[in-house]
Amino acid sequence: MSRLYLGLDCSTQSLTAVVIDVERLEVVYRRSLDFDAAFPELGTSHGVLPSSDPRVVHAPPLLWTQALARMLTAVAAEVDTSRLAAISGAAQQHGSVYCRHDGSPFGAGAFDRALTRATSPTWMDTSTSEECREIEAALGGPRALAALTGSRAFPRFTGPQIRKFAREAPDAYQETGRIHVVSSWLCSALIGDHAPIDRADGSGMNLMEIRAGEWSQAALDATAPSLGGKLPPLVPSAHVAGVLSPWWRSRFGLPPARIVAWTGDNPSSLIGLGLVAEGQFGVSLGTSDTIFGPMARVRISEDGTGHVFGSPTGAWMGITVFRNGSLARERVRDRFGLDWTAFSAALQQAPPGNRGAIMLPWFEPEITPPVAVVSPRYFDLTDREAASHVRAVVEAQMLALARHSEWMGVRPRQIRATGGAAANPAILQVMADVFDAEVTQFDVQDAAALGAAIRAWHADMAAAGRPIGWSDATGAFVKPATASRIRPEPSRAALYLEMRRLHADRERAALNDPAAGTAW
Ligand code: XUL
Repeated sequence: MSRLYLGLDCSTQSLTAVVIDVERLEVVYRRSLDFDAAFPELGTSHGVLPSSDPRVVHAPPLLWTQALARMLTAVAAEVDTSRLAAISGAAQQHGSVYCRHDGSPFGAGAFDRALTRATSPTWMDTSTSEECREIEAALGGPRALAALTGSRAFPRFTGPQIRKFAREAPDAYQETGRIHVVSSWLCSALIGDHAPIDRADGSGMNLMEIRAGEWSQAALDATAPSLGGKLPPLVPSAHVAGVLSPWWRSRFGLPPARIVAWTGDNPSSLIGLGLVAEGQFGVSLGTSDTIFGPMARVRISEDGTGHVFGSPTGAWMGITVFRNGSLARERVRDRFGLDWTAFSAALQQAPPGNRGAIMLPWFEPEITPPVAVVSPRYFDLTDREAASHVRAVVEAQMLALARHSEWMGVRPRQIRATGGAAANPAILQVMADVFDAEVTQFDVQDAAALGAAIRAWHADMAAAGRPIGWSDATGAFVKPATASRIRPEPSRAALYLEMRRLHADRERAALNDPAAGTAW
């Protein structure tokens, strides 16, 4: 009888389930649940609660446990769960859930009784700049904090959020016996008791020593009083946290499947995209553009924009996030009244290198490099032709992705591209040329959920004494969208090396001089 593994991904707006059959080597089930539509009574919009302060972005933790129950009802009805061997999951990173020390409400399915705080700050919350500065100051500055925990302080990271809660609601903070991240909160719900935090998601908190994978006493002390006693233990991502609790089994008729520690959505996507060796990179071209890849040892982003997280393999991953992704591409497309076909045609009409023209597409405040105000820049881009502007925005994005991932110290050999714009071969050709690496399109919308299912299989086999390798586990399920690989054009390698230097010069000039390149 072939075994099944369930992977779940609790993202900002939805919960997705993927079931894999490891004998047939197939994904046999997929379902997604949209939070706003499924739970209108909880009052969320795009998965978060309305707020009078735009910097405060919270969600009710019961949204996630209710979604879990709704999803497992569907899985129990639609899948032969007698074959279900193990479950794991992934969740949005950084968000935190505040609970009592007593874990018995989890066992009784009374998740609301576990809480000491009704709402959870999410990764979109930007209200803790002051706490970030204080934590960095206490630990010797942003670089010192990055060297210790993998990232300088970011408002969405859990540590600064905990500090704010401890300051604003000291009584509720004192009453809190366990602080979970979203992944460990949902894992707790499944095992019926407080679950540990896996090291990959733990690295998004500004509280874990990135190399040792243990809580940093200095970071705990700099964040909030008595914090060490309130955090669950850290464990490897392959840790089996328990089995599905009796509450789920009796209520939904599910088997005592192993529950493998949950992790963050980015680490899980690393597995769901099959990125398990240095030199493999994932580039996601979505609302934001993101580049990430495995790292065999820790290297810290000198300019403080990148993060080092743990990888579920036990190694690490680097990640750099750009805010001006699809939004910037759409801005240029709309400016010239193009559709995507015409956009691709225009891209191919301008020569590679665009005659040295550079755009810095900061149509929204940018994360990498940090740019606080809307300020697109144009250098030597004097015409108003669609071709040169389309090439300029795409080349700028690829050059930024390439340059701002150099800190990972790994030369990309192979890039797996996902997200809406990865369907466009003309864009992927520019990516291949700029990186001087082969690019393959991976149409994996559910990379985090698939990664969770693969992790459940991998950990279950290890627990059974029959371990499988990461490349075998991912290779069985992660397949390119098309047979075509896009190869770099060798004659363009030198040109784009020069363009990297030019892009760096222009970026420096723009950051130092608010007037540089502003004419359009
Ligand atoms: C990563 C981050 C987001 C969330 C989204 O640092 O904040 O990617 O994990 O779910």
